[in-house]
Amino acid sequence: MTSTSHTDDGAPRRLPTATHWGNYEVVTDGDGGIDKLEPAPDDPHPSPIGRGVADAHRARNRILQPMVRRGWLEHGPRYDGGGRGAEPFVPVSWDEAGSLIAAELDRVRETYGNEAIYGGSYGWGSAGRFHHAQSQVHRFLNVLGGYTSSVGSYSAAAMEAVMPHVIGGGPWNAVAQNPLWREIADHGELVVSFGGLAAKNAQANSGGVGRHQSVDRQRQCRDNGVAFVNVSPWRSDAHEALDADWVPLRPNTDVPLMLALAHVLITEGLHDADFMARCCTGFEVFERYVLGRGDGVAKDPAWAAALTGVDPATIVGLARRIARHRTVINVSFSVQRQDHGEQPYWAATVLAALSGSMGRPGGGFAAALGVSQTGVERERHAVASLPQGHNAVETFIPVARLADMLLHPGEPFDYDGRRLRYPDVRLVYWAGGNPFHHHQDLNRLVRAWQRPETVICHEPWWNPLARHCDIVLPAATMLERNDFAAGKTDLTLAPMYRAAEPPGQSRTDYDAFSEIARKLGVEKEFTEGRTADEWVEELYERTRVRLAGTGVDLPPFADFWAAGRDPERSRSRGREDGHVLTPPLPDRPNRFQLLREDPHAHPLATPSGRIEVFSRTVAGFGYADCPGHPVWLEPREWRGDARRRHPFDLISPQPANRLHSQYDHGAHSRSGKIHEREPVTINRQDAAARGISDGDVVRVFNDRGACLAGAVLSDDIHRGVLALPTGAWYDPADTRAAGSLDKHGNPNVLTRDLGTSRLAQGPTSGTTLVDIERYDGDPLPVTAFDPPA
Ligand SMILES: Nc1nc2c(c(=O)[nH]1)N[C@H]1C(S)=C(S)[C@@H](COP(=O)(O)OP(=O)(O)OC[C@H]3O[C@@H](n4cnc5c(=O)[nH]c(N)nc54)[C@H](O)[C@@H]3O)O[C@H]1N2
Ligand SMILES: Nc1nc2c(c(=O)[nH]1)N[C@H]1C(S)=C(S)[C@@H](COP(=O)(O)OP(=O)(O)OC[C@H]3O[C@@H](n4cnc5c(=O)[nH]c(N)nc54)[C@H](O)[C@@H]3O)O[C@H]1N2
Ligand SMILES: [Mo]
Repeated sequence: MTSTSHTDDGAPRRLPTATHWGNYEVVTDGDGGIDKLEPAPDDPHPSPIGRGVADAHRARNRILQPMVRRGWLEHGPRYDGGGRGAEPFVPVSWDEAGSLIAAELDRVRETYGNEAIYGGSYGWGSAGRFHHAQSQVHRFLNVLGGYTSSVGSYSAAAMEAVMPHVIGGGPWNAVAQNPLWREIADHGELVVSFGGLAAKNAQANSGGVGRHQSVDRQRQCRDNGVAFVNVSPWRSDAHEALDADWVPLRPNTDVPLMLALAHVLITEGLHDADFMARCCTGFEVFERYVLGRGDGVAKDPAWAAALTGVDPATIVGLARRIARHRTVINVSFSVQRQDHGEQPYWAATVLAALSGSMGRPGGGFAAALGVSQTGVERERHAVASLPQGHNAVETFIPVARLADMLLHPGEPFDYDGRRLRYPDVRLVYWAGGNPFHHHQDLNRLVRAWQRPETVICHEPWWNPLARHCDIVLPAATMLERNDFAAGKTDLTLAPMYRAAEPPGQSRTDYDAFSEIARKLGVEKEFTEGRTADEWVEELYERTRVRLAGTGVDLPPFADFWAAGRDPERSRSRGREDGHVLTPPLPDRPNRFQLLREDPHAHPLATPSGRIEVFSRTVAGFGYADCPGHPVWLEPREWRGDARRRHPFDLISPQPANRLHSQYDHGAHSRSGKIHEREPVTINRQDAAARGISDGDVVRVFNDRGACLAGAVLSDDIHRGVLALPTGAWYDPADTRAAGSLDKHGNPNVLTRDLGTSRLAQGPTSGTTLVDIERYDGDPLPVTAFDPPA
């Protein structure tokens, strides 16, 4: 495998690559630089996010050399040392950086044990089976004796914890049982989607997207007469072509709406009593609750209207439509990234069970349809990944309890029926994620982040994470190494070629870890004697063997790699860009169809073998914030609270122009900014009432923090709701003042850092109240993309 990025005569060339948001051809400029990325020709709807990649690679905020924070270098590691995020950096050689890290890892594990190393390192990194930063850091730390890890995701932690109790199986089993778009097109009649089906979110899938097909599949449903209902505060959460009915509601109130729909189905006798009796357990308890027999409060449309803002007639009409038609009840992940986020998933499952459509083709419950190409295929190929080894440390935290862990070492907390304890973490090691993007209440994180003695990261760019570390290793990007990616839902394998040399002294994560492992005397254990390119070939060949076992023939690695290197030749042979498109695996009926057929022959993996409308297990935990069946629990912060301090709900959706915080410094993301700030969408009437005009710089604030943003006025957002997408690089006006104004528009300076409940402890960014005003203060230029001093 060679690695030159241009032909011998220096002429530009095209090399295939793959990203989380699709496959591209990298066009090099002949001098070894990257000119642009062009979408792979066989992608029907390529994502424009690729446009922001090339210029970002040339940007001046690239980290070119290992760097150490001055205070850390001069005074050594200190507990509660302060200065992280504020002090200048000193360049050091790789040898020196490697020795500092090796010595520090040794000191911490010898003094405090491996539990004192936090290696959860959450984040998406880049596509590619081998150079997957998170797998690399986990493998490396496992070789050293392990680390405190994290469980669950920021995406769907509440679903991951509650659904195994409700339908059984693993944390993502709910998504795996989703009806497919082609089944909905053939058999379905109605898709009711809580949190919509935002087309912007179909762009990205972790590990890659071979071809973007999701929106076409939805249109096919529409063409076949399937109707769509978008239940969301934002009309644009459904593609225009779907002509969806919009049911706007107050954020955080999906559960009252679901309960009222159930109330109508039950009281009008429209519910599937047979399915409830045969295939579910505990319906009586839920029915009693919905009818208000215990608490005297009927969860009827009038009750729900007061909470949701949806009028009773709409609720009754929607319930009858659901009963009359083959319906999918879909719930987006956003709806569970909220206080008590377990409830909407549980309640929607019960609603689907009542509807008559559960376990019938093209109907029933769905999780996150519309996101990341879900619903395109059900079965996935078993693509090999880098083995992470064994973690000898059993301590873990629910992923979003990061700041809690740092602030409260040794303190107990609850999680899914267990009483656990936060470890006393002294060293944090991050590669491939950005906690200063993904975590809530960043001002609290900034405080918590001062606690460990040492924080190390690998990053390509001077983003907010790198700025808040002690030792920063400059990482090569996906365009600077060889690898392959696998679009999980559409079954393409895509080569990723090294299209440019890593600039300056930057190196791959693998090379960095190999060097530190060498200094610690464990290089062989980490590398198994393979070069990076040998690992890539090894993982491909393992994949080839595994797929052969399922009847899929892949070309040998040499052919796969050679075809991709010569796209013209590959195209003339009928293969696009050397991507291998594997045939779909034979489909199987989903678990709910089997359950409906015969619950005795095909039980679910729950204690009862049925859908647990009431769960004895969950009830047995005794959690007031997550009892034994779906309930409405008032969020700890919401507009319905008479004592609330701020009048607007803040939603912080996924950004259309980028993946999370990645390539925010690239041209495509920046083209969407307003006066350099992230756009915040506000209802036109709300804006008028506050003297805010389109394009104004505004200040969004609450008691936790404040940020600047650029106002976008719209009739498509529900009154009382502001939408500020995630991903603008956190840019405090004063790095030394805690709680300083963020100049750029990162919603996580405003969000709350509390768990969904004692069950899942998931993130609750969606439960946030704020205020907004026109900003007439100092112009404060955005400095997020300038390298630090
Ligand atoms: N308020 C609010 N917050 C949210 C959400 C929300 O809806 N609202 N959503 C949450 C969700 S669903 C998620 S998944 C998270 C996402 O949070 P993250 O996954 O942490 O976000 P990314 O920006 O993708 O971070 C990836 C980082 O890896 C770096 N990187 C890329 N390739 C490489 C590599 O090869 N090596 C190394 N060392 N680094 C690399 C990138 O530069 C980037 O800094 O955010 C969560 N946060
Ligand atoms: N372009 C792009 N696509 C992405 C990503 C990205 O960063 N960029 N990230 C990917 C990742 S990691 C994930 S986990 C998925 C996330 O997928 P989701 O969680 O579905 O995405 P969001 O954009 O957070 O939320 C979808 C919509 O929910 C609506 N919403 C917010 N609060 C409420 C509420 O209380 N009730 C109702 N009914 N609706 C509400 C908002 O209007 C929002 O637009 O997206 C993936 N796709
Ligand atoms: Mo996510």
